[in-house]
Parts: sequence; structure tokens; C-alpha cells
Amino acid sequence: MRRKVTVIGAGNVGATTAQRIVEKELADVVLVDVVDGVPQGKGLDMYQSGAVEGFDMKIVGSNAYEETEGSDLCIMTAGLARKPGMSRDDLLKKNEEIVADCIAKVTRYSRDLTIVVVTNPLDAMCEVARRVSKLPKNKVVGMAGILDSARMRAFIAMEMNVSMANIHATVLGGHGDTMVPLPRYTTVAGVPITELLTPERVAAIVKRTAGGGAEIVNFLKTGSAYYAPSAAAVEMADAIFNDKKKILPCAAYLEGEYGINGLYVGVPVVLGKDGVEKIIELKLTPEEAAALKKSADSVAELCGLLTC
Ligand code: TXD
Repeated sequence: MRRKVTVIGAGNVGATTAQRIVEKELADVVLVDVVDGVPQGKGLDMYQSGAVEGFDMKIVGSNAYEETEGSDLCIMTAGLARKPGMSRDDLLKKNEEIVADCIAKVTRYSRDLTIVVVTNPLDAMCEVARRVSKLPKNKVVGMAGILDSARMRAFIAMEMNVSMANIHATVLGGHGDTMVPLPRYTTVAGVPITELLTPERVAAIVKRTAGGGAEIVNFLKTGSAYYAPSAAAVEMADAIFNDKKKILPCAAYLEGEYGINGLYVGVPVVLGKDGVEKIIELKLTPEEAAALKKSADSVAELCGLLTC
């Protein structure tokens, strides 16, 4: 059976996500954006690339939601991207309006849907999508931890000159300046980096990971990262569609886990056909637990400003 994904937002992350999905033949794609002509043009262009790339997935662009009917998955990327000097939190108000509007429309046409939220500020936008969609908590999940840990893996690979495939990184917490990279649970071929690198080098990698998004914004000047973010969103789509039960760091709705209640925070989850099938609780040191609490508090503060 063919699967169907609605990608909302045909900007950098959305268009790249759509391209990766059809190239991997994961699903047919409907690409939706408010700007007239952009999703239609990008969709047609990507469809034509199938003749050369050798995929047969359908991809169409639209400004409306009728075409999205019967989607299995929605990847929500619409919103404003950060500009230099702008925090993810500055985006809250505007992106709340956009996410609430788009999620209300997409769920009108597809009720049996899983939603992967990408729009920033990520954890708060997951909560907007959960409230507006009224879907069960396991069906609304946020993409951030895979990206943050991919960045950490990349920085470790640069430092040690080894394959990223051998590196596993763990990053918890909200997707913001308070994220919590966990060196004790970050390994190279199974060995924690705390045994392989000096505390100074570990601290430098942790710091660069937490500032990984801003580093790219400062280079690009007119937008934020999208190659690694789209790869991360597509890994989630693949885990869900192929019921892989992959353990991935995602923003999940916590109800007591890690002592956090009623909030989306980044934690390791088992991702499969039912979305977030399980939340994995790692044992934390008092310092790690305090850092996670601080991160959750900043998510709670933003959620307190939501109006939906
Ligand atoms: O780790 C993560 N979660 C993130 C999040 C990693 C990278 C980017 N992250 C956030 O994703 C970023 O801060 C933004 O909030 C979103 C989208 O980033 P992108 O780089 O794709 O932004 P663009 O290129 O500006 O694209 C946004 C598109 C653009 O085409 C707008 O016309 C469209 O969103 N848009 C809308 N589409 C549909 N409906 C509405 N209402 C709408 N409003 C804007």
C-alpha cells in the first residue's frame, strides 16, 4: 500500500524533507505552503527529478488542504526561521498562530495521522499541535534530539577522526540553549567519551553542540540549518512507517517521566508505527537531573505564554 505524507511548509526544511522522502521512496508527498506557486513549482520540479533519480513516488504542491486527505503522517515545518541574533523563543507568538492554523486544517482531512513537529520553538510548538489536533500524545512528536545528537556526533568525529557511524550521542531536554548533552551516555564504539577525551575537550564539544544551530545561522545569515534537520525528520518518518522501534531522542509529551509532567521535552523514545511507543528513562546524576529540570522549566515558561 502506498503511504502518504503531508509536508507543511515548502521552505528550506520542508522542501528538503519532501525531496528526501520521495528519493527514499518512503511515501507520496503533498507539499503545502501559503505562498502561491512555490509548493506547486517545487513539487513539480521534484516529481520530474524522479525520471532521472529513478523513483516513482507522487509529489504535488498545493496552497490548500483538500489534496492532503488520507495522509498517514504530517511533517510540520511551516513558520518563520530564526534570523541572526533572534532566539528560538522570539518566534513563539507568530509560529503558534501558524502551527495552530495548519494543524487544524490538516487534521480536518486526515484523522488517523501521526504528526512530526519541526517548527521552532520546538517543544512549545509540539504542545500547540497536540492541543489543536486532539490526537493522543504518542501521535504528536517533535524533531530536535536527533539533530542535536547528530551535531554532537559530527563534532566528535571531527575531533577523533573516526566514523560517525561508530558514535552514539545522547542529548536530552528542550531544543534550545538549555539542551542537555550527556557525555556519560555518549560513546565511540561503546566507550564513553569521558574515557577518551579530556574534560576540556568534552566541555568544548558540549558547548559547540548546544550552540550548533546558532553556528549555522551565523554562517547563513538569512536562514537556519536544513540539511541535517530534514535528514533527522526523515529518520523519524522511516522509523514510524517501517515500525522500526528505533530508540531516538525526540520531543515527547511527559507525564511523570523524569519527574516532568504535562510538557514536551527531548528524551529517548522507542519510535514505531504507533509513534512514541515508549519513553526510556535514563539514570541521571544530580547535576544532569538539575540541568534537565532547568531545561524543562524554560519549556514550561514558553508553554505558559501559549494562547491556544
Ligand atoms: O531542530 C529543529 N526542530 C529545527 C527547527 C531545525 C531547523 C529549523 N527549525 C525550524 O523549522 C525553524 O526555526 C522554522 O520555525 C521552521 C522552518 O524552517 P525553514 O528553514 O524551512 O524556514 P523557511 O525556509 O523560512 O520556510 C518556512 C516556510 C515558508 O515557505 C513559508 O512560506 C511557510 O513556511 N509558511 C507557511 N506554510 C503554510 N502555512 C502557513 N500558515 C505558513 N506560514 C509560513
